[in-house]
Amino acid sequence: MTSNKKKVFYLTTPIYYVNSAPHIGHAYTTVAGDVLTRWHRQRGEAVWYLTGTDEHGQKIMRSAAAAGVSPQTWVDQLVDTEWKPNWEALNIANDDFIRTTEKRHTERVQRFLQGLKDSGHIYAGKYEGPYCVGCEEFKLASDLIERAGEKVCSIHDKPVEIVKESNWFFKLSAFVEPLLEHYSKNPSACEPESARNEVLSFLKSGVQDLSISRSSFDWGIPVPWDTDQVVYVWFDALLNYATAVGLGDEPESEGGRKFAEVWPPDVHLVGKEILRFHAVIWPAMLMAAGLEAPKKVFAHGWLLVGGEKMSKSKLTGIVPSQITDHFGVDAFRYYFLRAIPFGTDGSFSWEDMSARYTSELANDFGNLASRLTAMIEKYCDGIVPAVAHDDALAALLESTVKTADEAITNLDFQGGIQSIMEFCKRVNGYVTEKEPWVLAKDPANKVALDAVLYNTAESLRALAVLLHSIMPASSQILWESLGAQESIGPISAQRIGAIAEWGQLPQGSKVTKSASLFPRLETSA
Ligand code: ME8
Repeated sequence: MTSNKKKVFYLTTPIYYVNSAPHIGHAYTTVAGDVLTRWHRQRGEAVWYLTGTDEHGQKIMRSAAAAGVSPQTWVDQLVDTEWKPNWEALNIANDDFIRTTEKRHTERVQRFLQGLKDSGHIYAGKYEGPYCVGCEEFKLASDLIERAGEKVCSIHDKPVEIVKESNWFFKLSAFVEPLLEHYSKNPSACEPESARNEVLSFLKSGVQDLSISRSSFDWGIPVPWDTDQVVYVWFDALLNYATAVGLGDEPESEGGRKFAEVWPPDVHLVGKEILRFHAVIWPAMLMAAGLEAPKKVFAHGWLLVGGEKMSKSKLTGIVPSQITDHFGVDAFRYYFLRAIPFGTDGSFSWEDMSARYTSELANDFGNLASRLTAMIEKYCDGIVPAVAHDDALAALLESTVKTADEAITNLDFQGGIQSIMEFCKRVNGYVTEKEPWVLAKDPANKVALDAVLYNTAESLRALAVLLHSIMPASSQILWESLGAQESIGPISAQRIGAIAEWGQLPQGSKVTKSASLFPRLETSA
């Protein structure tokens, strides 16, 4: 199927398990998705950004039981008090939030499954083997490590359970060849390269058919033709990317039109531990149903604590508010994408975050904004002087926008942010070299002084737009303090492709000195 109608940039995060509150690992993916989708919106593209929660399966059932409440009560409570409020607090502009206990999901999952059964992709079988409830995954011997005579999951460090059940199976093995062909034709369908190589070697190692139902518990979506079984939680969860946008609905219905508009997804952002689900099982499910596979699955690295993956089960999760209470939301959004190459593991450290906050955000960016607005107030009565032009700054801005756009649309957030912050440094250097405070001492220098102030203000106009996807609140404050809200219009309406056109901040814009964008930290954390 081709999709010449598709015109929307469609991006998803994993839907997270609601066995507890989000930690900064979940926030890392969700912020990355938010930055990328905001960037694409700012390029003038139509965008659909989906996140949500994975609410079925044994892991959730057990955490609800431990809390002494029903699974539905448990997930409702966590979604309302933790997941949605956390994303709101981090300024995540998702277009939809799917929960796998919603009717729109469960009904479409059942219809999809029935379709696969009817077309001969599902058969009855018996499963016997190790299962990790932490991963909700049927494990291969090679996934396990031996500890004190026990087989443990290498991700959760917990003993696996042996499952022996009569289940329904999906003929996953039939899709090995089509998947190998898919990745050889579309190498960008799985990134970074290390992730693609892992998927290719997994595919070549001999893939088994997959048990897609469970019969020993009931917290899940009933298999439509065998209601003693519930759909395997991963089969249920992966489908969220399609059920949320109208999977299987009539073409002329609202759901059908949405699906035609967004399918296939442009990017599924995932952590590297769930790569195989997304780059093997999921596209095979779609192929079986005659639907297009996602254009890209991008597996990013882990945030580590003490050299290990930060996780809920190991109680090493840092919750976002521990960081945002001290550094603010925008610094949080900035830091992880700036400090860690996307696709690589990285350790979080308070020291590194404090150092970058102070040098890059408070000194380079925040100070530039407050120096400039203070000088325009002092030397120009708060009014932007006549439009001037600096060849070197204008040329650097042009190449910065190009580099940043290329990097960010290729998910190299670090490279994109670095180029923007280098421009910011250069503007600081420009101010230092031109010494407007010296020029201001002699009225004969008025034209030169005005030009320096204009060029700096215009550079900040560009920086506000460049940083808007990453730090929406601070860039909005800067935008308003430059008077640009009044004289140009909303910052969200500024297009990436037009940032480098020099001279957009009009003469006469009313500048006001705002509160410091990144105040000095009181004490180190
Ligand atoms: O796997 N570093 O949900 P989950 C970086 N429900 N990212 C991290 C991280 C860390 N230390 N810890 C978590 C599930 N993440 C399934 C997904 S999708 C159809 C179903 C992020 O709650 C990262 O995106 O365990 C990872 O893949 C995801 O949270 C796992 O969240």
